[in-house]
Amino acid sequence: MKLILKRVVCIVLFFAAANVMLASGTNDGSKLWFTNFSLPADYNGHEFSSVVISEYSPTFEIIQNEFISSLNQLFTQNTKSNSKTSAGSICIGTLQNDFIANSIQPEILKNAGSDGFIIKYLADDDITIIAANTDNGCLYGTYHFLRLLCTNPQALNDLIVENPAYKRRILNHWDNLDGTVERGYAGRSIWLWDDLPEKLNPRIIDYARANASIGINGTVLNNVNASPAILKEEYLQKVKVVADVLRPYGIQVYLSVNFSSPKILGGLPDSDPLKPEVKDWWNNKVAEIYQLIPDFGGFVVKANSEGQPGPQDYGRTHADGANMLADALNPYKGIVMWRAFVYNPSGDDRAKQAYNEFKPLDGKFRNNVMIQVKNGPVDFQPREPISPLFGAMEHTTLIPELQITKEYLGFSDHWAYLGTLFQEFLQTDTYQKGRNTTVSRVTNGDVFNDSITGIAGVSNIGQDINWCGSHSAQANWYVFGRLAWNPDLPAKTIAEEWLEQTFSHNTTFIKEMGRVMMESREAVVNYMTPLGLHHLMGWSHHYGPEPWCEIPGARPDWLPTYYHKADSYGIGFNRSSTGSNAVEQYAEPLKTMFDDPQLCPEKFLLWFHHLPWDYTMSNGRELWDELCYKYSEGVTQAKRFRETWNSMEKFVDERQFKETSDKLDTQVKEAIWWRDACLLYFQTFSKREIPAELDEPVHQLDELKKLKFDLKHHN
Ligand code: GCW
Repeated sequence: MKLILKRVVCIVLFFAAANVMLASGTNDGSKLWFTNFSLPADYNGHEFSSVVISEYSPTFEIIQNEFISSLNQLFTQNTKSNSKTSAGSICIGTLQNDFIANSIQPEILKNAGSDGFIIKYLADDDITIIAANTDNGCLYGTYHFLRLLCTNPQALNDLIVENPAYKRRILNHWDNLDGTVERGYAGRSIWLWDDLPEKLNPRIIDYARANASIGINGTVLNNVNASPAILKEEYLQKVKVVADVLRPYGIQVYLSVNFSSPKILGGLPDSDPLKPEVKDWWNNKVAEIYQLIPDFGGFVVKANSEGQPGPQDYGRTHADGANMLADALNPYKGIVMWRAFVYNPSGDDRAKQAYNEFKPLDGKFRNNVMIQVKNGPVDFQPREPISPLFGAMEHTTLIPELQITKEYLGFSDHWAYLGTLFQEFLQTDTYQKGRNTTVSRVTNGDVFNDSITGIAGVSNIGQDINWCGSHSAQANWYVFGRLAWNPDLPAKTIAEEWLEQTFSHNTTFIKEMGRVMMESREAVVNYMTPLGLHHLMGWSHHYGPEPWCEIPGARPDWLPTYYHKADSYGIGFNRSSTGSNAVEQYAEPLKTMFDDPQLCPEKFLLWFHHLPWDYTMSNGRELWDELCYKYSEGVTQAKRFRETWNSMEKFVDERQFKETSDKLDTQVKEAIWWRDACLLYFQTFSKREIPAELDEPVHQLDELKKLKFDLKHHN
C-alpha cells in the first residue's frame, strides 16, 4: 500500500454514505439495473477502503464518481452485516500509471484491445487492479467490477480479461423530431429536441451511464425513416450538445439520414449519388458535422425501402449510394450503416428479396460501409430463421440489427425476455464457410477479416419513468448490451445477473424468475406464431391477432394471408424448392434441411412448407392438433409466469410487484385472445375439432374480428 501512496497522484477516500435507496413501495424502475445495488448477503470479500486513480480526463472523473458513490453505498450497507474481512484497495488506470505498468504484463493488456480491460487481484499488496489501454476500457472495467461485486464477487479473485466481440455496439432510436417514437412503447422521445441546445434532459446522463455500464458505445439518435431536417444547422447544434454529454461515457453519436437531403435541404435538382454537385453537398455537410462533433460516428441509411428515397430512384445501385456517403465520411473515420431491409410488393417472396438485391453487390462496398441486416429475412417476428445474407457476403461487413423494442412480441406489455431470441440468432451456424461459422463469428471479425464490426439494437427507451414501458422490458436493453459485448455469454446467466441487480439477491427468486425469463419468448411464440407461422398480427399497429386481416387495396406483403396461406388443404408458406425456393439462399446442410419437411426443424416448419392439416408431426400428432397444443401451451405458460411472479411478492418492492403483476394479467388475457383468434380462424379452413383435453376458446370469432385495438393506450 505504501508503494502506491508514493507513486500515485490521487487517492480517493470515502465519505459518509448518502442514502440513495428508494423508500420501499416506491420503486419506479428509474434506476434500471442499479436498483438493487448492494452486496450479496453472504459477501465475504474485501471491504474496499480506497481507490487509486492517477489519471485525469472527463471519463476518469466519471470513474472516480462511480467509485465514491458506489463503494460508499456498498460498504456502508455491508458493515451492517458481519461479513467484513480484510480491507482492500483498487488501483485503476492505463499503462500511464506506473504501478499498473509495473504490475502487469503488457501482453495481457494487448488481449484487451481498445475497449477491453483486465481485472487482477494482487494478493501480496492486497490490491485489485483494473487496467485498460484506454479511458473507455477503464470505464467498462469499473462497471464490470461493480457488477461482479454485487452478483459474483468470488470471480474477482481470478484474473479477468475482457475484450468485446463487436467494436461498435449501437442503439438505434427510431425517434422522430416531433418527439414521437416509431414502434416505441415507453412514451415519447428522451431527446427533447425542442429544448435543445439550450436545455438538456438530465436523464440523458443516466441514459449514458446505463449504456456504458453494459458496454454500449454508440447511439443513432433519430428514426431510420429520417426527416431531412436532422441535417439542418439548427438540429446539428442540438446533436452536438447530446454528443458532448455522451462522449465521456464512451458513446459516439450517429444519425439516420434521408437520401434525398441534397434535394430537399440543399435545393439541388435531385440527389443522384453520381453527380458531382450531390457529392459536394454531402462532403460539405459531413465537414460541417465534424466541425461540431469531431468524433461523430457516421450515418445509417434506409434507402429504397418502404417508400424511402434512395439511389435506385436514379437508376443507381445501393453500392453507388452507400459508397458516395462513405467517401464523404472516410477522411474523418466515419462509417455508413446501409440497411438491407428492402422488399417490393411486386417482387419475389419477401423473405428472398434482401438477399436477391445485396448478394450480387458483395465486394462492391467501401471498407467503411457495413450492411445492416435484420436477424431474420422478414421482420423481427417472434421467431424467424436467420437471414441468409449472414455469412454469404464474404467481402462485405454485415452489422446485425436486432429489435429490442418488441413490435411483434406484445410491446412493453408482455414479458418476453429477448436474450434467448438474440442468442438463438447469434449462435446459429450459417455453415457458409464450413462448420461453426455462426452468425456472431461471421459478423464479429472471427471468420472474415473485417476492419470494422458492429451490432445494432432498435431501442425500447422512452420518457417513461421506468424507461422501457415496463420493468421486465429493461432486461432487453440490458441483454442487448451484454451480448454485444460477448455473444457467448449464456442468456440465462445474463437474465439472472439482471434479476439480481434489479430486484433481489434471493436465490429462490433468481432461480424461479430466471426460469420464467428463459421460457418467456418461447411462450410468446407459442401463443402468437408457433411452428414457423409469422406475421399474423393486426394491421399497422402490429398488436394483437388478425390472421384474417384484409384491407382493400393494401400491399399483399403487409397482410397475414400472404404469410400463412391457410386453405382447406393446409397451412404455411411453401419456400421449399417446389415453392418460392427461398431455401436455396442458405448454405448446405441448412438448405437440404429446410427443404424437406421431415428434416426441417419443426419450429420453422410452416415458414418453409405448406402442409396438410393431417400432416404427421414427429410426436405422432396431426398438424392441426399440434397447432392447438402449441397455442394452448402458450396460454398455460403465461398463466404460470403470473403465478410464479405472484408468489414472489416478498422479494420485490411493492410498486415493482404491482406494476409487473398488472402487466402479467394483461399478458394472460391477451395470450387467450391470440389463441382463440388464431385457432377459431384457422378452424374455418381445417374444419377440425380442437382436441377435447384442451381448453375451449372463450371468445367467438365474430366478436374478436370486431375488436378494435386502441394504440393510444399502449403508447
Ligand atoms: O418493422 C418495420 C416497422 C417499421 C420500421 C421498418 C424498418 C422504421 O413496422 O415501423 O420503420 O420495419 O425497420 O425500417
